[in-house]
Amino acid sequence: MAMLSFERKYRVRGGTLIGGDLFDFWVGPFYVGFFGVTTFLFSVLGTALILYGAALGPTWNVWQISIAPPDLSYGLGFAPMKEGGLWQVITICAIGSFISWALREVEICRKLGIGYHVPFAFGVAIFAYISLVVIRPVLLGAWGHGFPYGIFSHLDWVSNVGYQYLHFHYNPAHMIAVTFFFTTTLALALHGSLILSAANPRKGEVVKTPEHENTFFRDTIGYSIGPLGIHRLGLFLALSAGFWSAVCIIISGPFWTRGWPEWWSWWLDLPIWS
Ligand code: UQ2
Repeated sequence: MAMLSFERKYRVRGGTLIGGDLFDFWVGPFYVGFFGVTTFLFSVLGTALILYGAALGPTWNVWQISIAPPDLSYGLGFAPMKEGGLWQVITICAIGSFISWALREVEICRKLGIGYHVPFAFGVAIFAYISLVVIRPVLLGAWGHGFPYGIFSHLDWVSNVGYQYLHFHYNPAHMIAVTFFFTTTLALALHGSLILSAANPRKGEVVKTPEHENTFFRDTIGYSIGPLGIHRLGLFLALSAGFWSAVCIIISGPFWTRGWPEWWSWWLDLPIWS
């Protein structure tokens, strides 16, 4: 089916979660929907507030612009605009637009009759962001525990919070997250190279089949996970990386306040040594 006739077949009314037919239309190639409108409003307001925050100074150097959360003394209350309130409203806009975008993806999945895998996957990324700027600050009792919105300033935040626990690489959930990040790159490298090796032959040669792909791995390691399986594995690995990243920062502070190297003393304290 040619792309244009496919799109004509599927660009029909229905599948919306809210608003019925009200925003059930396209603008050029883009589906709008109720959540397209809310994404647009949140992101325009959020971006305008970031520009306003930058205009308050002290610099227009893009690397150094930073919009900081309120001082810890404001706790979980609202702060004046120029003292972190801006950060709070920008955070609301960011969460509003991310969730709107995910729900717009859900509506498009429903129209197409496909699974919700993409919005679910995006949901894990949203969860990782929300754990940094909402879940952990709420558990610690102050919005000031959120990270500042700036390129270098957020790097400084990561470094400082890491050293607060002496050596963040001893955080067991961080270890699991890092392992998933690396395994994700291994899986994508294997998959990308395997697909190109079979599906993109040199001039004059024919495209090879999935049997070739299976056989390559059976010959090298005695096992092939299969063309569907590799995508299930890839999604699992990538989502696990995001999930354990969220876990490793949420437990730092709310559930463990000392250095992470010290956490491992449970090993030395095992009764089997005595
Ligand atoms: C595979 C397969 C693919 C693939 C890849 C494999 C035909 C096109 C990459 C091989 C993957 C394996 C054996 C799993 C590796 C495990 C980890 C944890 C990285 O068999 O089927 O489909 O792309």
